[in-house]
Amino acid sequence: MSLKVFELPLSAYVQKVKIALYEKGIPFDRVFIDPSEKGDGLEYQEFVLASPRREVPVLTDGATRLADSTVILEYLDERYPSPRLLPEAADERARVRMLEEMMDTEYEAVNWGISEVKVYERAPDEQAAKLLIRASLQLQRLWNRLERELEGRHWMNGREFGRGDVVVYPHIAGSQGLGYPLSDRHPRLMDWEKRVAGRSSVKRVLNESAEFLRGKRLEQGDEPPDGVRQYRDHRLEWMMKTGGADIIVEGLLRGTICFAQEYE
Ligand SMILES: N[C@@H](CCC(=O)N[C@@H](CS)C(=O)NCC(=O)O)C(=O)O
Repeated sequence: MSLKVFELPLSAYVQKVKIALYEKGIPFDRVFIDPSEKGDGLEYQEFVLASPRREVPVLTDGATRLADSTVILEYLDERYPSPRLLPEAADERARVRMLEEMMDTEYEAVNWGISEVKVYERAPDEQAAKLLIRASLQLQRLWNRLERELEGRHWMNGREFGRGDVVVYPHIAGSQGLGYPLSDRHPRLMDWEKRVAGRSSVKRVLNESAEFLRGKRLEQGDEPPDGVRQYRDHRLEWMMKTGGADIIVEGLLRGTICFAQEYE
């Protein structure tokens, strides 16, 4: 039985998993899931069994059902080791895992906050401007950190392309999509970004995401999307510390913000 990825194409966590699968040349079926909407079909049930918090990505491989992009990437490298995406040396592996943790928590929270303001229009003008200034400074600092990571390294992963690149790129692409491109203040990072964007695995994932976005734009016209957005840990922390505590309270009162589903 072939592998399945339950996905929302815009999710950076989903993109990590699909880039890894394409790099490894492992065929898989894509199953579209909108985690904010309760489904009732067999595929939705399979999704919930794998991911009680109802978060994408989910990977199924025969009887194996997995949620969480980091867990999935670990599994793929152990189950399908060729080509291996983690570097060989223990200290380099640890460095790459730290990078992944930073990108999935600290960095993702900034992109999340920006999308709350720019795409979902959840802050009035003056507050929106303040939040975006803070976000832009935070991105500059994160990019400084990533620029240092490329000192003496061709790839985030080291000499070869690998996990370090797979886990950083989707979040950088996310910032670009939200209107925060890299500049020549981060020359190594800019070069690296172009090299990664040129890989066929990455182009494929970006095309799938652009295709999804085209469909959404047609559906929604010019109105901001009205979906319910899931807050948790670092996303909550970002909104609270950056000056948007009232956005959370208002979203909870209006039902446009939720937390992970409780187990059934
Ligand atoms: N720790 C998880 C996080 C995955 C995640 O946050 N997924 C989001 C999409 S970006 C989701 O499915 N949220 C549920 C919702 O929006 O209702 C991972 O690394 O896979």
